[in-house]
Amino acid sequence: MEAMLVSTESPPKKAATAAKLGIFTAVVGFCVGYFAVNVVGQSHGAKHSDLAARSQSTSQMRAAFLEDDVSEVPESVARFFEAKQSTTDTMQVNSDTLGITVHNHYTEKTPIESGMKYRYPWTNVAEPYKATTLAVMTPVDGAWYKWMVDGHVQGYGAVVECLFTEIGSHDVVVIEKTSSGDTAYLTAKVMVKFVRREIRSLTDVDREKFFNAVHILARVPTEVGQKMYGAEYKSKDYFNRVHLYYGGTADCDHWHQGAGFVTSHVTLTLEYEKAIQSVFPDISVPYWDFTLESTFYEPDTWRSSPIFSSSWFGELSPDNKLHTVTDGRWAYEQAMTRAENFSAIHNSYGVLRAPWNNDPTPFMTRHDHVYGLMNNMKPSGCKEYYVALKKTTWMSMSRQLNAAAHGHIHETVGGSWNHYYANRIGADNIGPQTLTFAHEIQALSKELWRTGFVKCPESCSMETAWQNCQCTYDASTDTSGMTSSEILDKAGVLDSVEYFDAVGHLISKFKDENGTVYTAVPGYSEEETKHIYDGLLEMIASPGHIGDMFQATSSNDITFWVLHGTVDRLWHYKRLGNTDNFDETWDPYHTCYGHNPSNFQPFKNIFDSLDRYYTNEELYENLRPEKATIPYMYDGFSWPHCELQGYDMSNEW
Ligand SMILES: [Cu+2]
Repeated sequence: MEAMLVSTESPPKKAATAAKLGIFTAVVGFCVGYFAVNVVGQSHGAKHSDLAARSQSTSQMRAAFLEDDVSEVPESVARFFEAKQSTTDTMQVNSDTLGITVHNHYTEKTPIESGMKYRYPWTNVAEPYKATTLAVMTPVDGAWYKWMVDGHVQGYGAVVECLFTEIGSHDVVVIEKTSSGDTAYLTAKVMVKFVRREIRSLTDVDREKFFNAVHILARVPTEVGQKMYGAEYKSKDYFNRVHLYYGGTADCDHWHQGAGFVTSHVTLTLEYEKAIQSVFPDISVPYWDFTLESTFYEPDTWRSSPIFSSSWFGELSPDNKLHTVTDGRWAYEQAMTRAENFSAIHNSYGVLRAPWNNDPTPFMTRHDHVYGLMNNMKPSGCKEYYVALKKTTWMSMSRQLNAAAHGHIHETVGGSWNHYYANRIGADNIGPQTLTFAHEIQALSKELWRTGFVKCPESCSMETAWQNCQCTYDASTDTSGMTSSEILDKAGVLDSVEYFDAVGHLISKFKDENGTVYTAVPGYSEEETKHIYDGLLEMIASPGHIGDMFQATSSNDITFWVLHGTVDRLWHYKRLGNTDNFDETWDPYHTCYGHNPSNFQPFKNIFDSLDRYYTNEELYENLRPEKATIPYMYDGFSWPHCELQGYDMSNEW
C-alpha cells in the first residue's frame, strides 16, 4: 500500500504514469484546446482561494515540522489498524471531538452513498489517482496537526492533500497537539475504490478522458498496447471477440438468457475498465442511467436526448444506407474486416459480427427501425428497475436484469433492416401486432440459424451485393423432409412467438395441453394452419442486417460499455440491501454451459493473480459490493424521478 503527497517527487509508479501520458499527448492533442477552455472557465474563482489556502498551509507546515516531537503512536492505535475486523472504521484516543473528512472535487459536493445501513459500509472513501483532501472537521485554535498515512508522515496542518494509488483499506492517523500540550489521536481507515458515476455527472475532462481511452482501445491492438500500457491493456477487438465467442456460437448462447449473463457482463465491464485504466489510471467506466430518457421522453423523441450528441454517444439513427454514424467522435467507427485470421467466428464477408448477421458494412451500425418498421419502443425504466429491486430470489432477479431492466437498449440502438421478406407486410397492415412480431424477429431467426435451417454462404467477397450473400432459409434446398411446423418447433419458435394472421388476430398458442403442435390451430382449418406455419417460417427466414448493438458484437458500440454498469448498479444496491428477503440460491439446471454456478467464465487475474479462470459462483462472491477487494463502487442509488412517479426505490424491505 502506498500514498503520497501530491507535491512531492514521483515514486516509480507515478513516473511510469507520467511516461504513459507523455506517449498519449500526441494522440489527444486535438482536444487539448477544448479542455483548457473548460477547465479555466469553470474554476477560475475557486482556484484563487485554493491557492491561498495552500500557501497558508505550506507556511504552517514549516513551523509545524519544527515543532514535531510526536514520533510514536499509542499501542491502541497500532492495534486498531492490525485488527482484521472491526465494527467501526474510526477511533478517537484522548478526544471525543476530533473528526476528519475525506473528499475530492466530486465528493465535496456530492458525497458517495456510503457508511450507512443498506449502503456501502465504509465511512471514509477515497478514489485512486484523484487528489484527495484530508481535513480536520473542527480544528482547535492554535492546535498543531500531524497526519500519517500508511505509516508515513503525510504532512502538517488542519488540511493535507493526498494521492492514493492502490485500492483497498488505507490507515490514516491525525495527531492533534493543543497549545497547552495535550495530545489526541484520531485513527481512520480510508477505503480506496474507483467510483463509477452516471456519465452526465462526470466533469468534462473526465468524460473526454474516458471517450479518448475508448478510442485508444479501438485503434491500438492488444500486442502493441500491452507494450505501451502494460498487461491489463486489451483492445476493443479483443473484447468483441470474447463477446462473440460466448454469444455467437451455434450450440447455444453461453452469455445471455440465463444467470451467467450477469456475472459475465459485469466482469467483462470490469476487465474493460482495467484496460482503459492502463491508459488513464484515474478514470472508471461511467454508467448511463437510461431511466432518465425513459422518464422524460417519448418513443419518438428519446433519440434527441443530448446524450446522443455527436461528442457523446453519437447519433442513434444515422440517415444513410449503411446505417453508420458519420459525424462526431464515433464517425466511421470500425468493425473489423478480414477477421478470419483473428477470430474463428465472423460473418460470410469476414467481418467480426455474428455469423447470422451478414452485413458487410465495415463500420459500427445503428438504426431506429426493426424489420423495416419504425421501432415504437423507448428505453424501459423506473418500473423495470423497481420490479428488479423487489425480486426475492437471485434466480428471478437475474432474469429481470437480463431482460426488462436492461432497458431494450440493445434493440432500440441496434435495430435491423434488409430483411428479405419484410416487404410482405403491406404498409396498411402496420399496427401494434406487426410491431410486436418485428421485435421478436432477431431472436427467432437466430434460433433458426442455430438449428441449421437458416444457412449463410461459406464466404462472400466484399464486392458481393448483400442480396447475393444472405443468410436465409431456402425450402427448395432443404433436404430434411420436415414440414414448416416441425422446423419451427425444433427451433423452439412455437413456444415463444406471437404471430398475427392477415386480419390482425393474435395467435400465441401453437400447442395443446400435452405440448403437441396443433395441426389445426383453434379457430382455423388445417389448410389455414399450414398456411400460417409456412408464412411464419418465411417471415423469420431472413435475419436481415442487424445493428451492432442488437447482435453478438454489441461491444463494438460505446453504448454497450455504459449499459451493463447500469445493470450492475442495481445488483449492487440489491446486495447491499436486506439480505433476509433475498434468496441467493443459484440453480444448477440450465441446459446451456455458462449459466450454472460451477461453469467457468473466460476471465482470470481480475481479483487475484492465480492465473486461473473463475467459475460463476466465484465471480458471484468476488463481485460482492461490500468486499474490500472489488476495485470499484457506484456513487449512489437514488432515482428521484422514479420516486416522483410513485416507485419506492428503497432496498430495505
Ligand atoms: Cu452481451
